[in-house]
Amino acid sequence: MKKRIILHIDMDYFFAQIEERENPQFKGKPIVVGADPRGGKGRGVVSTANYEARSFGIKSATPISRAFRLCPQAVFLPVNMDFYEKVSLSVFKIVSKKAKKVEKVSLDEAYLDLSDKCRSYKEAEKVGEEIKKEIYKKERLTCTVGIGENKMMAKIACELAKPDGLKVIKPSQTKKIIEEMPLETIPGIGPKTKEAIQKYLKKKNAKIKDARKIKKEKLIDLFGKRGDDFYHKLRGVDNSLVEGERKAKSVGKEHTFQKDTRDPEKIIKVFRRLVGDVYRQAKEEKIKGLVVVCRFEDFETHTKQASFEPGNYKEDFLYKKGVSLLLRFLTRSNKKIRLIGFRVSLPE
Ligand code: TTP
Ligand code: MG
Ligand code: MG
Repeated sequence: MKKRIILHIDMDYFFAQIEERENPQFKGKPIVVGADPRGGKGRGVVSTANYEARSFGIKSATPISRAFRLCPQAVFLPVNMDFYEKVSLSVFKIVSKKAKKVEKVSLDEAYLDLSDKCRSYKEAEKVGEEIKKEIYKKERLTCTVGIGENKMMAKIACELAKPDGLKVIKPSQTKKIIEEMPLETIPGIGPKTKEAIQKYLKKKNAKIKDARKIKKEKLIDLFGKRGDDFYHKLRGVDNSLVEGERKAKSVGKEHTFQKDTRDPEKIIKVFRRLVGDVYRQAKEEKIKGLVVVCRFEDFETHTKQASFEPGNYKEDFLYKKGVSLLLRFLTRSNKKIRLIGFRVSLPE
């Protein structure tokens, strides 16, 4: 694979930072954005917390009742999603201008492929500085930028530099920088996989360098196709591409559920309607592909797409293709779904 330079940008304590900006009277106090604590009896979880609240042990997904016990004096605020979405759009308008290929992965996060634009890491660092400066100027919000030879390394650099930082990991540093890190630094290695690796190694608190001792065949034995991916990632190799938004003409529609859901009947019913609406809008035109969008409860957003020869396809054909992609989101993750979308692309 050609040498690449990838940039990852992630807004700092995003929802809470926006609230801080909007309510300067709370600056310096712990702020928790999420469910209503109802004096410690509330249900639901924390969406995010500022650094003051994090110092009490509060973070995303902490039950709100626990957050209240940990820090009753915090300012608890509800999630004002429409507003955060507007800020997100404004941030991405700035970011999108910095590279041809920009992949938005959530409301506050994106990858940019700078390989064509920048000839060196120094140049890429300049782009990172510009992004930070322009976002701050326009929105008065800080973000962190990580730069590396692939998406995983860019993201790791970003995590290391948080908050309000900028870090470059050059290819020559990649292998060394991650060897002392915990296994869950690798995307795809969660608590269960970690447990399985540690059991195999007969070692607690195993680090990346420990897992590098496992042969590729053994990892495949243990984890199937994922094992092959882990083998490379443990060595800092990640060939996944920055998937830029297609510039092609398209027609699409999205639906946000009133409550996040995993109910397939509900999800499919809405999907059927979306396909119908989009089909009626696009029916006079030839269709050359479709895209299914899924945003999970934590705002992680993924797309799956199919393409075909441009033609006048029937609604039922689009529905069947689309639903098979949609079902993959349901089976691959047990998170609840917040939003689904359907889009068809038309020849330019
Ligand atoms: P993150 O980027 O994961 O977190 P963050 O921006 O709050 O903090 P950091 O500085 O560490 O990046 O998520 C972005 C926003 O998405 C976050 O502000 C709130 C929302 N979110 C949830 O609502 N629930 C979650 O479990 C997570 C992880 C995020
Ligand atoms: Mg963030
Ligand atoms: Mg994020």
